[in-house]
Amino acid sequence: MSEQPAKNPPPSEHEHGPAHNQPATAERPDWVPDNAGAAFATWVVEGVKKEGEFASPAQSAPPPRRRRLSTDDYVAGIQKRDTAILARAITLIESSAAAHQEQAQQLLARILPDTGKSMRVGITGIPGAGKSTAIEALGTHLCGLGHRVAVLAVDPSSTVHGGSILGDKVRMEKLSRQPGAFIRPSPSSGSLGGVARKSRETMLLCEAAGYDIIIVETVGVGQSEVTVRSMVDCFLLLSIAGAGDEVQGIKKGIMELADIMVVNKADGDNKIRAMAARAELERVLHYLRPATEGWTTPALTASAVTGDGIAKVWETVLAFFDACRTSGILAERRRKQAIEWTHSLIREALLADFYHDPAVNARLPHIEQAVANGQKPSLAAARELLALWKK
Ligand SMILES: Nc1nc2c(ncn2[C@@H]2O[C@H](COP(=O)(O)OP(=O)(O)OP(=O)(O)O)[C@@H](O)[C@H]2O)c(=O)[nH]1
Ligand SMILES: [Mg+2]
Repeated sequence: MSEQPAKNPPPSEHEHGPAHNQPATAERPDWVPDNAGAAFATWVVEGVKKEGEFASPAQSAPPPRRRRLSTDDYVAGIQKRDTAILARAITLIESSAAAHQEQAQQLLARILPDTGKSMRVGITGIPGAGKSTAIEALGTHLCGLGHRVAVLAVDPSSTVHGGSILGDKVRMEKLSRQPGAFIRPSPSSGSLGGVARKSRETMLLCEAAGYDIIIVETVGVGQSEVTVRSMVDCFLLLSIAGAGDEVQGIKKGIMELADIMVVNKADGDNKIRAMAARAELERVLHYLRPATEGWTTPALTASAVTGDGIAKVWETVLAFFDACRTSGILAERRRKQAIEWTHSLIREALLADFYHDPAVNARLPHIEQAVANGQKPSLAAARELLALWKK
């Protein structure tokens, strides 16, 4: 091809100034031949340094997109225990985009044979009982014993006030520095059902990535304890001494979910009160139905800050696992949980389908109004909407 003289050729060394119409700072990039014609419509313009004039291309360009990983990439990364890939797989699971959900389900199906081998431990307690501090102490202790520990959270309240019980990793700074530890805050969007689903699937991913102990933190303020109870093997209830020797804020219903009770903050001036609270708990436990058949729920004291009693807490967890493995309760619990979990996924899908139905959505505000005004009984209203949905 013969070379055509360029209309606006890039400046060459032989020229004394830039060609007309060229920015004053245009330069010929290295890859453009000296005698290049108009076919090489490339020149480099020096970035504008004066602030506020206009953004340089580098500033306004979106950040480079990460390469999309194939399901094979995820599986291989998780099997290699690559924590960066594990974190991305969890993000995939937490995504609500349909394409992501599809891939997440493929991924879960692939890793399923590598799951189920960990000890799943749930920890609950009223806000401020010291759950995060205790998990950090326990997790660090376990990493010291050579375990690989994943810490997850189920916190549906984070959808209301934006925070997350594990959002402040600062509190687990020591644990997060351990090479064998993996800490993941609560998914921050969705209903309790949605948050629990994501945490449960995250637990499976962590198991496939070789974490042999999974600790799930949940704040003890309502339904979330029941949900976490249904996804772990051993459930630990953390409490603190009240004003007297009594234990603060534990409902009987919650106590009946616990396999191990720990009165935390048994240190300094508080130690005596914590010990008294422990004795009080033991008396109450005597009258309650145990959470796990064949296992008597013990009450212990510990200090997450000094570390006193933390090793004993772990020994008790191990004794629990020993007893439940021998009796077959553990395997039975997991089987029941899998069935229960299937039903809860069905419920969740039905609810979503109902509330996303266009006919239901169109009618819902009118019906709500009619119910609120006393013009329509709730049952009739519910039936009318359900009939619309089934059409
Ligand atoms: N003295 C003493 N203080 C403790 C102990 N454990 C926790 N704390 C303190 O109690 C406060 C709450 O501790 P967290 O670990 O954040 O409690 P939490 O139960 O995770 O709280 P939420 O996640 O907000 O529900 C912090 O100021 C801790 O330093 C303990 O064993 N002894
Ligand atoms: Mg916490």
